[in-house]
Amino acid sequence: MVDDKLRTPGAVRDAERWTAHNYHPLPVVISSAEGAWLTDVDGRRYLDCLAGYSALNFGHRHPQLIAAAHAQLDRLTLTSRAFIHDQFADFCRELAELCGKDLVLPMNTGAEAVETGIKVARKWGYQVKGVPAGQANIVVAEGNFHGRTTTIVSFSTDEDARADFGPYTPGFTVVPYGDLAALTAAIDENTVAVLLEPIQGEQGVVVPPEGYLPGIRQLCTERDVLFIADEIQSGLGRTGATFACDHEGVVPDMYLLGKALGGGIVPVSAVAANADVLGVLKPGQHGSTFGGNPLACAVAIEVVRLLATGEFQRRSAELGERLRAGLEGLLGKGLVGVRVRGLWAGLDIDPALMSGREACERLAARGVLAKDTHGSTIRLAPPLVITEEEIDLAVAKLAEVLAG
Ligand code: IF1
Repeated sequence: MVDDKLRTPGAVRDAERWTAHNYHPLPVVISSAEGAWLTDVDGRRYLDCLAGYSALNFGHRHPQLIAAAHAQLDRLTLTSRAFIHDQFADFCRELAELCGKDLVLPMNTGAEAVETGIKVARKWGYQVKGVPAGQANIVVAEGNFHGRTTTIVSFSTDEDARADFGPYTPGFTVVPYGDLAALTAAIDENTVAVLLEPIQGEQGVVVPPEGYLPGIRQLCTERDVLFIADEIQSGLGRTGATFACDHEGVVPDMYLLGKALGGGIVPVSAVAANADVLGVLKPGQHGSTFGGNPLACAVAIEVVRLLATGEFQRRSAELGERLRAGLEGLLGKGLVGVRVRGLWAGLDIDPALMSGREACERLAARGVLAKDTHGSTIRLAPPLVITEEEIDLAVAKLAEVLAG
């Protein structure tokens, strides 16, 4: 058996040697990128159909975002929140306005935004709703992915993400995703929030039944429970709207944002909510060294301004229909399931044909980079700057892979 390590670029071997093996990346070593295209160390080009799990909605190195980063790098990069800086108010105001909320709390990673949402919901529960101390519970969905902290994996239903990380944080009730009756039954007098993805990304781009999100909105309003929408992956143009919740005219009490908010340049996340919710936090009760730093704010202001035009949301909606048509044409030709919302697709490959991983390896060999989620399901999430021709190329390459 030839050691397959010898057949992979030196850089792959070196990475494997010097890092913990918490990922199983495709053996592709990227050295540069622009727009929707990546170039590896040997000059091979790939169409990016992962976009950093939706952190690169505006493409690699969008000129407006890079220019904002360069300008800020030459002025001020970090102050900590012990002081204010001249990008902070504009970022918080413009993001709050995009969300239609009073306030924004900036953090760095998506998981930190989720943890912030959980802490704020609990504190709101005790101080505003009147839940007895330590009794707050939050309803979450089966198949959820909200990050990898010990509290977040405490309510994960994915054993790979959860096993052997106990003892787990209590106070979470898991219900089937999409089942409004089950969610209604799970809410009790100590429930402070419902936390879920409006479309489940890692579960394979699972779109809930029509009416599910409006039903949650009504239920949360009636039962004095916060509706927390994790739009870290589904938000900021990915689904053909600013937020996935927009498709059903639903406004959550809290938006959790991340990934693309940093323009694919710096980690930026945030919680957006009204003052009656975020106002429960007082100085010294929550924070982060880098949260809301000048470089992050300068880039994220430009991200918000890109979204304010609606251009990326329109592109995602229009090109998403082209993607949907192409992919649905492969049903019965290797695909057994297709779910598309904007430029975000979950594809179930016939398990008898190949695994999702194998499909992604074969796509990579054909110059398209994508990522499997679980089993024989893969997700396509190209940058929203992709063109019609590039969408057709991705679909054609997938058809080749499925045809064997
Ligand atoms: C990994 C998955 C996607 C997210 C939602 C919060 C977070 C994520 C809806 C946390 C992050 C990332 C994490 C990354 C791979 C990727 C992922 F495969 F893990 F599940 F996208 F689906 N809410 N998702 O999707 O944000 O702390 O990472 O900034 O951990 O492997 P983060």
